[in-house]
Amino acid sequence: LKLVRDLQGAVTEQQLFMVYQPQIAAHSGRLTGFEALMRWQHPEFGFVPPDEFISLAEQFGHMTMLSQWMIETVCHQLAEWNALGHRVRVAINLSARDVVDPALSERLTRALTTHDVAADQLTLEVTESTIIQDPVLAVSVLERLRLAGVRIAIDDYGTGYSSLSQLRTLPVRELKIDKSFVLKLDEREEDRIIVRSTIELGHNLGLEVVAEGVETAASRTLLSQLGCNYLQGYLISRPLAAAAVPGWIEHNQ
Ligand code: G
Ligand code: G
Ligand code: MN
Ligand code: NA
Repeated sequence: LKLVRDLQGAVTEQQLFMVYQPQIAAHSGRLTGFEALMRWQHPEFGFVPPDEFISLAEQFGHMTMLSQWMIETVCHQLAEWNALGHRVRVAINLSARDVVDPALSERLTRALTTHDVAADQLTLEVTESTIIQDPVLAVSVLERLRLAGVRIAIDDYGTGYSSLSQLRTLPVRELKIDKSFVLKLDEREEDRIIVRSTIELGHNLGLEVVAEGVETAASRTLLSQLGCNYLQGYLISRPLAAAAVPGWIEHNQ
């Protein structure tokens, strides 16, 4: 598999980059942070979908290398934005490999310290598939990071990858409702019922609730009415190149 062989070069030849999708407070519309998403521009094949290369990286043992690069890149980026006076939060996605990596928490806290970034500027998005390999180890790694001040979010909540049992085992602050429940919120009564119940459940457990996949003004209004805390989706913004972020912040404050 050529793509797998090319993953190594992707890092060293700077074919990888991160894009940042804004998240806003539902009630005020103010920016609260970004989700960092990895992209690969391959010299021959062009843009490779992240789902594809991330699962290849996991299968073939390259995920730690990608995550290491991602953590360093995001922390460096946060420091740059901090220096411009934009003290934002960034959420990163962790893979199954990351949470069983005994060096992860050390690497993360070192990157934060090196770049003088506060731990509470960083959110870790995890799914059930992230912790399934070794839940005991994963929970202890995440618990250590939570104690260091990093926020933990359950991603893709409501899908097969994230379920109710995680709410008991993980030290989470945030629940992220999967976009499959949000995309057609204004058309589907069932989705509205599920989303309303999920927000209520999250709040009753003392969690903040994020909705992703907000594409229409009608969905945004509904989510605000239901008390959802944060919104993310194409209606607010597509993922942005790093260089476009300061401008976006300045125009959306
Ligand atoms: O924008 P989108 O197509 O990026 O994301 C596709 C999938 O890839 C999502 O499930 C997302 O969580 C995952 N993903 C994107 N960036 C990263 C990353 O940096 N690390 C990991 N582990 N997953 C990522
Ligand atoms: O799995 P995870 O939640 O980490 O990945 C988020 C994915 O959702 C990314 O692929 C991102 O590009 C995508 N995304 C973000 N906002 C929207 C949206 O409004 N509509 C759709 N269809 N996808 C979105
Ligand atoms: Mn995510
Ligand atoms: Na998701």
